[in-house]
Amino acid sequence: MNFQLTEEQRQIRETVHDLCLERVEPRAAAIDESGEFPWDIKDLFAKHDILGIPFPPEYGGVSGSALSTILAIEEISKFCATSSLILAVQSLGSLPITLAGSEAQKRKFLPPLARGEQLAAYALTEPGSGSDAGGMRTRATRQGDQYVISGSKTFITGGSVADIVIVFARTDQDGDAPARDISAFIVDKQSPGFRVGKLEKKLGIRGSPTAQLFFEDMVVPAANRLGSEGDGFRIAMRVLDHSRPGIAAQALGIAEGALDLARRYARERKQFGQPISAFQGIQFMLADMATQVEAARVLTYTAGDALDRRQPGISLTSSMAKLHASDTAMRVTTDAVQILGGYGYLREFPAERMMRDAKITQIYEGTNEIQRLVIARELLKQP
Ligand code: COS
Repeated sequence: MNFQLTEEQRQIRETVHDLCLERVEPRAAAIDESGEFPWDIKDLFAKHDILGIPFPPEYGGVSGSALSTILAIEEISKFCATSSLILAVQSLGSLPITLAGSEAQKRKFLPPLARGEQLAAYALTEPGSGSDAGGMRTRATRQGDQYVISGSKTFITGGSVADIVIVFARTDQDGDAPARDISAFIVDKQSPGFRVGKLEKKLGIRGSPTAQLFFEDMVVPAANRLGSEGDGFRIAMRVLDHSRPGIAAQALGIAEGALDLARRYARERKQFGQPISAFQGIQFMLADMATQVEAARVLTYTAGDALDRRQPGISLTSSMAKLHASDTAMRVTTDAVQILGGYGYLREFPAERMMRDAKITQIYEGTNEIQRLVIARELLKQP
């Protein structure tokens, strides 16, 4: 696809690709097998300024462009979806500050994240509120110049390794008020009352810790509230508009990795005296896979570009990219396993890992049913 990338974006893509080919691909199977957070890859990304890509230079970063972040996530995901989450979640966890923080909050919290000295996470989901994010029960009560937060969060990507976590909590009085009575807070993991619960055992992205978080009368300075009291839900939604294209990029990268693997295998594997790529059944599969990947790329880059241009109507573009790219990742990785046949089913080859990793992209940062809901709402709003 001939998308107009800037010189900076081309350079970022090339640098991340080369680094991941050399240093991440050889680690991917072991990261999946161990199910442990790859601190070495986090340090590698920090050292090579990859974690600085989502941040503008004035806050210690190297870019701040959404499309540049997308390109980097895509390249990492071709080799290791778990590793790409280190960057995607650094972006997700810092977006509330970038989009809704005061100048003082940005200057205090963004530079250590941009340098990769600290990690961020985003805590919205609770046991009783997933798709219905506005139904959360965690509560923040103002006491003088601080808030006391009680409740819990679940499915928090990177929640156990993060230094700061963006926590959303109700600040209304009656407890069943609508979405506008939620507020967002920057929480230091050292805050008294902050506790990490169990880490989930998962089908894919196994090296990315998915944590339960508990807040037991956790004290947070009022200066750490993002925006005004009651802005939290709108901040959460704006952040998701900005972060979902990152998940689209992850899905795109996984699909590209699987397509490349299937294409190479089909040319090498001989049956009935010829490479299986000579059979039309395999050719048609590859053709469909490549077409879907290309469409996913166009939607994903378009969403990134729209964010960089601050175009209106980003919810629609962002949800379309996430929906299509993640469905593509699932289809393409499943077909890649099929093309590799029995070998596709073995842990020895990366195809089955890619298929397991692809599945989460249809679920997190809003299930694809929620993406369809957002798309339909936006469509029906149009005159
Ligand atoms: N940007 C800014 N504001 C937004 C917004 C957006 N994209 N989407 C909604 N809002 C605002 C609305 O304008 C409304 O504001 P007012 O109260 O001032 O009118 C408020 O937020 C409530 O919006 P809405 O009525 O649409 O909320 P719903 O409860 O119907 O929820 C969905 C909407 C389902 C889209 C939302 O809950 C959602 O995205 N759920 C999925 C959550 C998710 O992705 N979780 C994954 C885990 S986080 S990694």
